[in-house]
Amino acid sequence: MRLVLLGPPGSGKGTQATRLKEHLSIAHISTGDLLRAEVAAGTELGKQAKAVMDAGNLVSDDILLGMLESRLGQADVANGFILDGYPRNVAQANALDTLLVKIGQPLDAVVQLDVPTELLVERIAGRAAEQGRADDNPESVRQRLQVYNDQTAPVVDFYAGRGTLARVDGVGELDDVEARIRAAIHG
Ligand code: B4P
Repeated sequence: MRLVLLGPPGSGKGTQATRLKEHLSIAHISTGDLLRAEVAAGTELGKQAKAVMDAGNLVSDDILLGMLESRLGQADVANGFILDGYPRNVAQANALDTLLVKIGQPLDAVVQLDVPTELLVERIAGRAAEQGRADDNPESVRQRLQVYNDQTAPVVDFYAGRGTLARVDGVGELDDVEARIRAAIHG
């Protein structure tokens, strides 16, 4: 199974990808986690990315593509993968197409998690209180939602236009949301 999980910040992409990874025994590739690991390790890339992430903006397409290409080259991807956080704009969606053709791993499914904005804000505020992630402050959250509407929502239309998109209600208990995703992908 090669799956893309789309959704606004706080929609449960990371949460559900972690669960699906266990169930399907495939790799979970979170571009947000890859970037946070670079920041934590203090690499040059991490230094460049940190300010952009903290402000709630998208890190450059070139950096993301390089990171993704190298991650998709690792052995655990052979059984399949869940992409969580990529693609985030149409240029990234086109780059992903080219990359997946190159490595001979076409997508099986694209799932969009739908959650109303008020609930997204509430969930992220909950995580801010629990985990203190640098980009979970109110100003950055507003910007992340704006970036989502401007740049990532068109990616949903991109996949819908191809007939590969399943929309899933992301509101409710974690088990229920997971069951809906599994039904949508027949996983
Ligand atoms: P991400 O790490 O992808 O952050 P996110 O969009 O907030 O989603 P996340 O997966 O963490 O949260 P989730 O919805 O699971 O990106 C962070 C930053 O990295 C971006 O702003 C950008 O700067 C950069 N970046 C990443 N990818 C990029 C790319 N491709 N191009 C450029 N830049 C990129 O969960 C949120 C909270 O909701 C959690 O606390 C969770 O417990 C809770 N929750 C989830 N499901 C729930 C449910 N059903 N009920 C109640 N609570 C729930």
